[in-house]
Amino acid sequence: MKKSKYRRLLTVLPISFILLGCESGDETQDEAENASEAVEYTFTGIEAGSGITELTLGMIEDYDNLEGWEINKSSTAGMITALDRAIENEEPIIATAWSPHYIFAEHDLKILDDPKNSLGEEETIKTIARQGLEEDKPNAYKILDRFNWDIEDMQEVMLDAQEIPFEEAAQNWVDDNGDKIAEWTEGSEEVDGESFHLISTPWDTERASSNVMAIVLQDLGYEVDLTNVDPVVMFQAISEDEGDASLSPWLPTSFGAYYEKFEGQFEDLGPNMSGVANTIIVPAYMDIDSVEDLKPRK
Ligand code: PBE
Repeated sequence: MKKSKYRRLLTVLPISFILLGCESGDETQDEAENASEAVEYTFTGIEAGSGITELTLGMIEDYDNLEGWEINKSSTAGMITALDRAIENEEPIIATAWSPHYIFAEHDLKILDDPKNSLGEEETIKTIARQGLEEDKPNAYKILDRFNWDIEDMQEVMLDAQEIPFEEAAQNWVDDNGDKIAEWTEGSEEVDGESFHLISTPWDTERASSNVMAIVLQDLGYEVDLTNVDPVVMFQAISEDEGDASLSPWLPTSFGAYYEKFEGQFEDLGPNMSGVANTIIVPAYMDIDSVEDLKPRK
């Protein structure tokens, strides 16, 4: 008698677990359906010319379940405002983003799985220079070649720049990190007002690096000019000798197409930072974990 009772328990328990599992699976499906409809099958995006916008368009092609999805291209500021607003009202939102970014410190966010890897894996940010820079401006070239910092360093500048202009945030970081700068500038001699044209992309990550570099080069005696442009224009400027160098190429995926397009017309000085990534994010209260959970447009 006793024995069969236990046997019954053994058979019943797993079944009830399976049922529970099914139920939560259905809920996730419903939530995914509702959320996809509520966001009108649209990713809240950033600037049209950005790497992540292109990658997200590719992602929509890669996944059958994203049929009919669109990306609302606006601006990084627009994306952040939409995210802030949605979270304030606990509404669904699915946005393109990247790491490092202060939104991860400000909100409880989830990065959606991307099993097809449409957005690429972890990337590095590389330094590129125009052909001939080493001969023309060897002192600056040496610094660029050595320049390498950590995500924590960049984050410090970006966070500070929430309150004060980037130039000042970069100056604060330079003032506090003499040891790192000494490593980059070792063996470089001072120059007397030579011009240097640094080309950057307009996102905070690169505004942080290029403003720090501008100060380091200025301190060595260069007259630095800093221009922010779209990624493709940045590659073109360096390739056509209109700019001296850039610290902003995210590779191999984000700017991979531009890198290939201009390959051979610029010099690759290697990574200046590693561990960055493109992401699709949702607020943590949304019951969606993967890009694959989303539903096609009806
Ligand atoms: N981002 C993320 C750049 C590089 C990757 C916004 C900083 C972009 O998408 O172009």
